[in-house]
Amino acid sequence: MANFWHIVNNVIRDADVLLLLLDARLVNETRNLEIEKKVKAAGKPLIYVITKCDLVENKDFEDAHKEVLFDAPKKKLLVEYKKELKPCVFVSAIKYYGVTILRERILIEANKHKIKSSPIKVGVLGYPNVGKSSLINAVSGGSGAPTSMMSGYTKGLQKIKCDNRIMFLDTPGVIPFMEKESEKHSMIGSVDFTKVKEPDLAVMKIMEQFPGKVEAYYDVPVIDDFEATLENITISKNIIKSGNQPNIDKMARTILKNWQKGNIK
Ligand SMILES: Nc1nc2c(ncn2[C@@H]2O[C@H](COP(=O)(O)OP(=O)(O)OP(=O)(O)O)[C@@H](O)[C@H]2O)c(=O)[nH]1
Ligand SMILES: [Mg+2]
Repeated sequence: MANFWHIVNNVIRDADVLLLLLDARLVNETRNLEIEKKVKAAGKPLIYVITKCDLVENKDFEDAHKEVLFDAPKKKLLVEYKKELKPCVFVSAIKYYGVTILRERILIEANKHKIKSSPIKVGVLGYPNVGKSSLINAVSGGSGAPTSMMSGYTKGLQKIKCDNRIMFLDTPGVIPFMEKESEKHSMIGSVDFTKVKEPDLAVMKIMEQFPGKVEAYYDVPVIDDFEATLENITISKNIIKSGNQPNIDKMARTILKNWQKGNIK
């Protein structure tokens, strides 16, 4: 993956307000402390944007009084992040949830920090494939920021005018400099299903962290042995390689594709 940090650093320098996008299914895992530190050092306002909220169990996340499940192992409620990550906004670029609230929050933060520029420049940061460009399109009501399910799609800085008051700066996704957690990157979609080196390990990690979801999608029983489950799914789908052996790698890649597309949720 190309090193896009120089673009991110320039955006942190040039933007008035920064958004850090986090995946609703893996909120802590998609935080990037290096980015957070840099934004803080630059003295700029940072808004945490928890996106892809349509992929968590309770779709009613907009109502902060209702219990919103974050279906990670801890079963942490999504709303609990409001205390930890301040300020934070819940959105879905697919369902257009929370986009007005986000726009208002940008204006509030700009006002608080006495930002006079017009339009306000809003840098959008986060892991590859977390949904930065999709969110820009949802808020600005257009398609100025090209999107793709393949990670690493945005390759340079792109400026997208939202309205008279806001201009977005779209960035290529970056992962923390020394982070080498390939299973996590597969789960987030930062390394897409076509490029993952060991798709079986990534699928087993999803089974471990999101119990029962893959099994329900493929209609197989939930058992403790994830390797056997993966083999069961492969056999039930009749994915065979030469020698009449189950093609685990091929099946795992398909499962990962369905996870990354949000079909398994
Ligand atoms: N379910 C769901 N999918 C989303 C949402 N936002 C984005 N996606 C999907 O996530 C994938 C990546 O979206 P992008 O907007 O291209 O992500 P990005 O962060 O700009 O990716 P890079 O430019 O590669 O860093 C696409 O398949 C989108 O359709 C969302 O709110 N909900
Ligand atoms: Mg993009």
